[in-house]
Amino acid sequence: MKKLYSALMTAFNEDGSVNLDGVREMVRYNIDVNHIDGLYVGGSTGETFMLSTEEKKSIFKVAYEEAAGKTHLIAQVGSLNLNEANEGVDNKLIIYSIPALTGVALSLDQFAELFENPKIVGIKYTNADFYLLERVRNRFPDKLILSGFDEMLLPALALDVDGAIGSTFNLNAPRVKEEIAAFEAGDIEKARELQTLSNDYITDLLNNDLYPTIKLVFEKLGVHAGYCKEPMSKPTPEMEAGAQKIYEKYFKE
Ligand code: MN9
Repeated sequence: MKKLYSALMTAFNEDGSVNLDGVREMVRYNIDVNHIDGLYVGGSTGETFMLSTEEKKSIFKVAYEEAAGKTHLIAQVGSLNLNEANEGVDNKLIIYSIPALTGVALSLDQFAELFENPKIVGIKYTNADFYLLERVRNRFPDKLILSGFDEMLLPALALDVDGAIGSTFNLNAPRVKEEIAAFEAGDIEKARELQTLSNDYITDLLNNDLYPTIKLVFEKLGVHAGYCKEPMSKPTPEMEAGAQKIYEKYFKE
């Protein structure tokens, strides 16, 4: 079965400090309600590139305490500060390829060069280039490839990724797991219908401001996801109203 990972969000207080209790609640929700296969901690969705080393470590610690043994964990340690990213550990590594944010699209040969390091076991592939994805899959059948654009999961599944990591799964994991099960059972029509439903939801989220809206919907579900950190937006009345609509349309029992 292909694996589903939520990109863990970070709960912030209004003043921008990290709210570790809120982080804990989101970990719990992913385990208890989403039955998620794993959590990707410290990615862009966690607003991590705006955090201090100590704040990052405190989030890894909370995720580990709350989730270890219950769900798989990936720590995103990439940083603009190479000294910080250079971790002296013996863990396995996956490459994070996200050309939309970095401006760098790794080529097939660059992936090959990185894979010469035996510690590097896979890629988080957040790229809409399906030609390249097929070439990478074909050339590295034993490497782990986790797809990163939630709205393009179905074509990525068709190219035999091993799973997916995404922000929108924090709320939508049950539907996505159903889609993966339908795909694996060969029911492509059902998988496509579920992807369409997910994409309606993702489009609504993106039009309402992605991360603050996921947090607002979390709050409606009783999970204290808190605020985003500035310069991310604080909720406006319009955003609140949009989040209420998304909650009612997709999540209210
Ligand atoms: O990597 C996420 N990427 C970013 C995963 O947030 C930059 C995705 O889950 C997207 O948020 C999602 C919406 O575009 O696909």
